[in-house]
Amino acid sequence: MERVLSGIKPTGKLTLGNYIGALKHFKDFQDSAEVYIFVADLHALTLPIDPEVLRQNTRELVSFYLASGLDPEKCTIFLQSSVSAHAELNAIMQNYLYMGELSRMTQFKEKSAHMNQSAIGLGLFAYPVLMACDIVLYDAETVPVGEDQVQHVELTRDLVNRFNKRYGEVLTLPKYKVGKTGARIKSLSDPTVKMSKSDPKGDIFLTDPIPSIRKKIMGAVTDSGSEVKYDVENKPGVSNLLQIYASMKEVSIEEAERHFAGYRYGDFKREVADAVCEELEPFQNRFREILESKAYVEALKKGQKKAQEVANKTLKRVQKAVGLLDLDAE
Ligand code: ATP
Ligand code: LTN
Repeated sequence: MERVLSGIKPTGKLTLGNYIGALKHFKDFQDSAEVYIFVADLHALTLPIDPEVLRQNTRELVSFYLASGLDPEKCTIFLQSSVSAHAELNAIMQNYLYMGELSRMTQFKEKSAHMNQSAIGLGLFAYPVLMACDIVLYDAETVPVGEDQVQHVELTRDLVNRFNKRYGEVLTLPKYKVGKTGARIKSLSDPTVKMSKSDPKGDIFLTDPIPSIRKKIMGAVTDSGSEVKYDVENKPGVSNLLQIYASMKEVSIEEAERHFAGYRYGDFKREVADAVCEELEPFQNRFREILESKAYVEALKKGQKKAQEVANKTLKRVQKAVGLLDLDAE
């Protein structure tokens, strides 16, 4: 059976971008593939974060996973930090990716650009090594992500090819899977930049009250002209809203465009807002119920066991391949 893996960092409140680009797709795989979905909590430490905030973000993220329809009976949901094989494999794999490669990663360049250059954590720089370990530990073949993570999956492929060339077929070669619509949702206040949870201007957060989500969409920046048309270059604001609508209704951009032919911007935005609110309202209710009942605890305990089993097997295989002595085999 195909193995699918993905994760999200508990760095802040999830945005509509996270939902459309990643979260919403995860559940689509669970009936036909072996799915591993985790909380990338070690990754959340790559930038300063308050411990209590990190804990609460983690609880909320797992509750979002469950509210989105991920079923712990059908897929494995776990915390990265609860499977020590991630850190152990990281200690090995950091020797097979190069500093030149890591310094070319867009996410690193963006996140470090405004930092004091002499105080950039090593973890931020080495982030893609740990991410590659997350993927190969479960022999993942498919990694559903938003567009900004494609470069990291490509780097994982380079690592796998390099490692296997040297040691034989030890690791599984993964491929990324980006959704047809909504792989890069833009900020509503500046549709030229990505909607991101660590940059809250123009974001819709999944926990925002429904009336405020509606208000944000009605206030979204649109473009000159009056036609509702998909044209990322000249109409980035309208195109972003079309993407959001297409994703909510699970239709193609072309279908969304046809639906809105002849609409005025105001009516267009109102329908986009309706589509988002109709989907998010029941989702929020499920989320609150799961968070309050602490249903996430059982799901995580179950997932942790399964994840450890699978990951430890891969770790052993790698340890053996590189020449670390296995005392049980002596
Ligand atoms: P941060 O701002 O802390 O880096 P982020 O919002 O970019 O966070 P991640 O945890 O890096 O979120 O991303 C989780 C998943 O959501 C990834 O698969 C990522 O590609 C996807 N994603 C994030 N932002 C968007 C967006 N604006 N549009 C589509 N997908 C997105
Ligand atoms: N780097 C990703 C989160 C992440 C991930 C992964 C995604 C960590 N490990 C493995 C897919 C597979 C991010 O910043 N969104």
